[in-house]
Parts: sequence; structure tokens; C-alpha cells
Amino acid sequence: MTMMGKSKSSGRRTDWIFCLAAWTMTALISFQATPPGVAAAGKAEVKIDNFSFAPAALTVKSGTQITWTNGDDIPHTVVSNGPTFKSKVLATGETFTFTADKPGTYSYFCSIHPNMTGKVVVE
Ligand SMILES: [Cu+2]
Repeated sequence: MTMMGKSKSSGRRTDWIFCLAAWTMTALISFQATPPGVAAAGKAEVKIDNFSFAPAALTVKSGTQITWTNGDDIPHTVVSNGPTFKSKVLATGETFTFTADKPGTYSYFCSIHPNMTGKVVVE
């Protein structure tokens, strides 16, 4: 029975491991290079700080998962003008997530502080 050149395979194995290591490094670097708050890979973030939504106007692609995070010491809500989405009262550090499936413009506000407004445009 032949051994299918098994004793000569060490060079190929080294190549394979090098490829895997290079791929892993590339994946790690590209993951860390994504700055926070920038819509990438189907996710977007809105921070609630100092009685305002940031960014106040957000444009995303359909299917994007949007997460609001309350960075204030005061509770806030995220409520659309219409039935599209409505969060519970968010305490400090709590989040609300909405997946924007349908294209359109969605204005929203904080039901506790109605002068706090924002807008999501789904393309
Ligand atoms: Cu509020």
C-alpha cells in the first residue's frame, strides 16, 4: 500500500497554517477597524445623550438592526410617530433594538420629553 506521499506533506501543512493565520489576522483587523456608530454589516447605533438622539437623522439600508442606547442619567423612550416601534422606558445604559425592514422615513421621539426627536430613513 502506498502512503500517498505522506512524508512530503509537511511543507503543504505549513502553507495551510500560514494561510489560516493570515486570514485570522485579516478578519481581526477588519473587525476592529469598524468605528463605533457607523452603519456597517446591517447594524447601526443611536446614542441618547444630554436629551438628544445622536445621530438625530440616520439613514440605513433595509434590514438594518438599529440599537438605541440611553447614555443619560435620566430615563428616555424611543417611540415612532405611528405604530412602527415603541420602546419601554430605558434606564441608564439600557438599549432598545428595532430592525428596519420596510423602506420609508420614520420620525420618532421620547414620550417623556417630546421635544427630543429623531428620524430614521430606511432605503
Ligand atoms: Cu427623554
